[in-house]
Amino acid sequence: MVLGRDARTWWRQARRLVPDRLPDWDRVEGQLKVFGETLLDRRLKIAVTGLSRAGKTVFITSLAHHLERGVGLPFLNAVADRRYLGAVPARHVPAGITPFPYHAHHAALAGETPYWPAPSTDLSLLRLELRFKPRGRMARQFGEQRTLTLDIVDYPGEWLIDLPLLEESYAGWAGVTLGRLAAEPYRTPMAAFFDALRAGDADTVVRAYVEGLDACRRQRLSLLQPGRALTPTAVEGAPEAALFAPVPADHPLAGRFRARFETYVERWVRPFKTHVVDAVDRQIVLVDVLESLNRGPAHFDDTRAAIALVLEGFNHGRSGYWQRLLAPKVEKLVFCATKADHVANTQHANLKLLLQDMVDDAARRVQLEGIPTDALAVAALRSTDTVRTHYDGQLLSCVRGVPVASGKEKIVFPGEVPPTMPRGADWNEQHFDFRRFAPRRLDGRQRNGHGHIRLDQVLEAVIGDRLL
Ligand SMILES: Nc1nc2c(ncn2[C@@H]2O[C@H](COP(=O)(O)OP(=O)(O)OP(=O)(O)O)[C@@H](O)[C@H]2O)c(=O)[nH]1
Ligand SMILES: [Mg+2]
Repeated sequence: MVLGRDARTWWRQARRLVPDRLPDWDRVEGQLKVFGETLLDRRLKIAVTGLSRAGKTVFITSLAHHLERGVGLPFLNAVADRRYLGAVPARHVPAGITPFPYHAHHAALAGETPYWPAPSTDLSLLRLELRFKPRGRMARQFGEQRTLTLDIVDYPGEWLIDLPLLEESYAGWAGVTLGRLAAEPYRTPMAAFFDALRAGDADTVVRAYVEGLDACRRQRLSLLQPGRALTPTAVEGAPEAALFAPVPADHPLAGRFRARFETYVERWVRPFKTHVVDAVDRQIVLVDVLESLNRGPAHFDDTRAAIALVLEGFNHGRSGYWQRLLAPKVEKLVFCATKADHVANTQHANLKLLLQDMVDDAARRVQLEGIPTDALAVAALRSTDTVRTHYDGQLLSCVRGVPVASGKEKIVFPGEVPPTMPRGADWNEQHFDFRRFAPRRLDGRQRNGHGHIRLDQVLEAVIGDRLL
């Protein structure tokens, strides 16, 4: 909706009279556009929710790549019906947020020698404008063409785990956190912090805490707060992140740390929530289930707890027309087990069942709000093929790709995925070793969807109803 030149001139004149009271025209026009599109159901904000290294950046890049071209998405109905025309990344995103570096990430994955993007260090927004023809015969006869605008935010996964801090007092947070850190798997990497707590001054305690968090992160644990203490460039931008630690209520540093905690939450966590959690219409939750199996029972439970905790911060539920306009709720949710190409496709059914088992509590809570959830095993960038071959004297389904560790193409048997969460002694009987693979080139010509696994099914579940 571009308003006419008259309105712009009129606004300029009004601004000359009261310059401090009125925002400039571009901002007004941008906001009116957002309002108009929301009114007509032509805009969706999609949350891609995933802990650190879950696969958010690769997923968003591959999604934009496939939507841009409209190829390789046979299960997206608008594509199958030949109504989908393509997409363009919007040139402008609102002031105050960095545009998603789509071209840089795309160049990394689609270049001659593709490589995985580096971990994200900042928040960024991808705004994609999807063009399609509506389904109705009348509308098509008149050659009508529609646009659906998608807003998707990318961010470092570590920051996500800060969201629950918004609901906590310092004393409450410190109590729960110290309790968690005193037990394994956290106790060993946090040992030096507990020593510092007994003797140290503020700087020593904080340094020992941040080093402990970093050691936990190297073990791929997730419940690490404050998340920004773990992303170095962010610490430069958000120094408060590395200025407090949890201490008992009667500790001499408790008062000082409480004030720093409160500043951190207001200055950094609240704006993050605005961008990532508020006004979300649809949600895709990415979970690296295979990595959790690799890491064993403590890590598996930690990931499960972290996902449930993060999802509690979102507002799920059905909303009426006005509510959708003013304060939308998440009305569709799809859980995805990412990197499904690390295992043979014969294992995908089990991978999906295991994901469902892992997120069962969180999914049930969402379903209670009347929101159906879906679960899928996906790979945003398929980097292996499944091959049936003799391996150690048996005919097995294996994967062929380039493991990151060796850098040479190989056929490997990654093992089997259990359909339910291993319990107790099961962990001793099964040893999981799913390897990472180098990326295959993101290709513009893959017409029938071999460049990914079920990305089109995720899209149909999340946005299919808005492409009618
Ligand atoms: N084989 C395979 N590996 C993948 C795929 N997606 C992600 N990966 C692997 O997972 C790693 C992390 O992916 P990212 O997209 O950077 O993860 P992220 O969630 O953005 O991580 P942070 O930015 O640290 O929060 C990549 O470096 C790849 O090794 C996929 O579809 N297939
Ligand atoms: Mg990332």
